[in-house]
Amino acid sequence: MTDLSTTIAGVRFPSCFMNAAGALCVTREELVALGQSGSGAIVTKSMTVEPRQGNPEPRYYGFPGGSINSMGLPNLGYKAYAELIPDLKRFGKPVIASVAGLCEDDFPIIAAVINAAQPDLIEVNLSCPNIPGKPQIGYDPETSERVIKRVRSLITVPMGLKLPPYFDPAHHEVMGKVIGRHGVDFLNMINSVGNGLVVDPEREAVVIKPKGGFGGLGGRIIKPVALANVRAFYKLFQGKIPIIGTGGVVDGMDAFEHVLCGASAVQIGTVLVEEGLGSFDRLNNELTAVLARKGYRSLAECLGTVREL
Ligand code: RRO
Repeated sequence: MTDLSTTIAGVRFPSCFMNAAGALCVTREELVALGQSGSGAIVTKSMTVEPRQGNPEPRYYGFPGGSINSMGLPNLGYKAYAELIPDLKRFGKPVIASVAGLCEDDFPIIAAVINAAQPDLIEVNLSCPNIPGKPQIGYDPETSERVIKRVRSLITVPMGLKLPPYFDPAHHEVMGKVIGRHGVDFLNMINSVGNGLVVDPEREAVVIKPKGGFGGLGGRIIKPVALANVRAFYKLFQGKIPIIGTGGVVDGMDAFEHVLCGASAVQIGTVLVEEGLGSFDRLNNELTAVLARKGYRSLAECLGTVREL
């Protein structure tokens, strides 16, 4: 029998597949539907202090290679998610609360109240690319360190970071040092590849409205960037900090590649939005078939074992 269950920071997930924060996880109804689906966890939309409508539409566009979005953090506000979390735990799978903020002071306010609601894990989003005028925290090591420090002392459930993609080993190393100083329990990478631009040549126009069309890229086209970041941090920490691999997973083989690079679990964004909740059953079946064909009985047997030449 092939086993797709996994463990992150001591928390067991019945399947290694789950939604990425942002994908079908804003409202109570969406979160309950994730609970009833084949997803191995329920991940909330990144939350802010106040409820937000988000950026003007159109703000998401799917195309054959992936997607571009500039949602602008539409969410119910942290108090609503704090109330929902206890109820979401009835589905027998972990609940991951994604915490964001519009400024540094927002993070501890949200972290304290959400921690008290006792989700199974908390993911601190250092990488939203879509708030006009606000750079991604994860691209500034000093700001990242201040935010990590402030939430670390408040969070008692396993705490992870959602990181942006880095494109140079020097940046992996600098962030690795920051992360290593603060007892981070898990990492999730990558968030969307920020500030890409998709153009529709027929309409001679950009495809989303906010920020002149600039937005975060997801889906198939970002897989090599995601794998590189998973691999880089897996090696930096010698596999000692569990990693959730996110980016470019469309089928079971993509997930297998993430596991080979060092991901203990895998999140899906674009494919979930495009295909719906049935994608979890398909991916569970496809990865089971890949592992069985290769003679692996569990993810642990091939975790991080990609061969270098
Ligand atoms: O809401 C968004 O625009 C958004 C967020 Br918070 C994020 O972390 N990543 C993304 O692609 N979009």
